Amino acid sequence: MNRSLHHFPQAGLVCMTALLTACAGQKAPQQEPLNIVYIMTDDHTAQMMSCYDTRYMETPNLDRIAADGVRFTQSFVANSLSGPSRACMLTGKHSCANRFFDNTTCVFDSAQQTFPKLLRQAGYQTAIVGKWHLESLPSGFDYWEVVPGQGDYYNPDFILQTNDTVRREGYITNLITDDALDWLEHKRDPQKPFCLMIHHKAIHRNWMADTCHLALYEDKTFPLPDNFFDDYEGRPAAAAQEMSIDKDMDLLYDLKMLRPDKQSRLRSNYEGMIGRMNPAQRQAWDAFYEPLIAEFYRTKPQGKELAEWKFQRYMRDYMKTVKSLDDNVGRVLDYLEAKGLSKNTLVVYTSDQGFYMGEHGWFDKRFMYEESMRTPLIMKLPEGFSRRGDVDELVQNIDYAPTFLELAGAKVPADMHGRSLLPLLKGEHPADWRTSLYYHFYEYPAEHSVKRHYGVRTADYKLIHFYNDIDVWELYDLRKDAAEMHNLYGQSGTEQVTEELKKELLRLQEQYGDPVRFSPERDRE
Ligand code: SGN
Ligand code: CA
Repeated sequence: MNRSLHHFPQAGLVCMTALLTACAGQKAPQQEPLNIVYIMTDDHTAQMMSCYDTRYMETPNLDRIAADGVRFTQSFVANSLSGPSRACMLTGKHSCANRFFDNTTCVFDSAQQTFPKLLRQAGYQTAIVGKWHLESLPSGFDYWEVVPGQGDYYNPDFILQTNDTVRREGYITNLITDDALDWLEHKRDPQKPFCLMIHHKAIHRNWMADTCHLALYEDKTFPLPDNFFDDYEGRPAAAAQEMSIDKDMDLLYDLKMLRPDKQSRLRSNYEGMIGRMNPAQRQAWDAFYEPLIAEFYRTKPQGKELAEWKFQRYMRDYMKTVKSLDDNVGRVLDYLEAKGLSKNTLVVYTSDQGFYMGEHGWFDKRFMYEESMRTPLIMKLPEGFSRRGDVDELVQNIDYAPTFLELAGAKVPADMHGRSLLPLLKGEHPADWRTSLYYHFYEYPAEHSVKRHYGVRTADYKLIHFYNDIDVWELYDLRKDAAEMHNLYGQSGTEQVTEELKKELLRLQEQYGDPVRFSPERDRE
């Protein structure tokens, strides 16, 4: 008999009774609670995962997750920034309800309802290791060990549950994985189901690779995205940003071209980071970078040539940083297999948001445009879930909390904005699935100068309103203009779709209780 798709401890009794009545004499199925391993990276974008995009790099271990489960092709965030994304995932609510709007002014109210707290109440053991980035300390976990703020790539500090801070020798992606495997092997109670969150600092700026990967990808040259030299015509908010590879990417801090006679705004930050290295790490680092630095200042590329040189170095550094991540995901998958945990564990891989790999000429995120509103989402499914391949429904990071709760057989609170993805994992296509997504970005004025905006995305269209010190609408037909280069707002022929999208936007703002909302009255003035 097939293992039940549901593994609901509370519901189990009812199920079993029904089954026993229906098939008297047959053996009842084993009701085994499912575990959750929720791996999340920072700034890892789908363009840089071979299960999503084969143009750039191989990620064999991430591909194992997708191959043993599903790949979500329409996966999005609600507010493309680290702290806000984490708050959306923990609470299952949009930023307006969880009140963590931006990285710079907010402290997460840890008294509020989160899925780890509810899982714990349902009998799960909960743990988080790695990046937390919510200012207040983690709450709702049996075990946690997190890095302060963004964390450091080399010899990072960790805050322990005792509130002590310790410095660990090594490379952060390895250390976070070591900690996670140590918890699985030695610290958890094997009698209880668990939810383990492995939340990495990688692939965050400034993309510092492990010394053992420095030499990789150096022979590769990448094609520039078609819109690398975007002129932002008709998109004043896009023109106002400060996240251009050409203008804003720092030669010393981002691209490591440090020389004693060269200054830059972020030089001391970079010196602090390499200053953490031990002599062996520093020696390997310098041995790799010194020839590159000498060559760079000898050839002194300028203008477009410099922009292209920066892009190539950025791509390589980013990929090397992903390589460690992929290796470490492999370690976790191998462990689960070796311990017989694969069959009853859901493994989720996602990022706190997507990222620009030169599209529009950019790095960073924040905008509601595709590359950064999207986030990769793949899941390795436990036994009994037969769905494989692509899931094409519109999903958002507010959906993870209800998914984990439903998987654990816990009640999904009515005030959560997200919806459980479990039916999709069972191959269902609910007729009432959402047809639009809401987005709201707040962090302005701030680093990278991306103006405040909210908007709605449907399968075919996107409508964005930039507000605060600007009042600009943008409309994109995603079927014809996936790169979002042509703002159609106000063009004749778009009146009806604009009106429908504004109506939908207002409906979503009312549904989610966002007090910062579009005013149809003012719009008509
Ligand atoms: C840091 C980075 C920014 C980045 C933010 C937010 N600057 O401030 O480039 O946008 O983090 O990133 S740095 O000079 O410190 O590297 S987030 O992913 O944590 O939201
Ligand atoms: Ca991030």
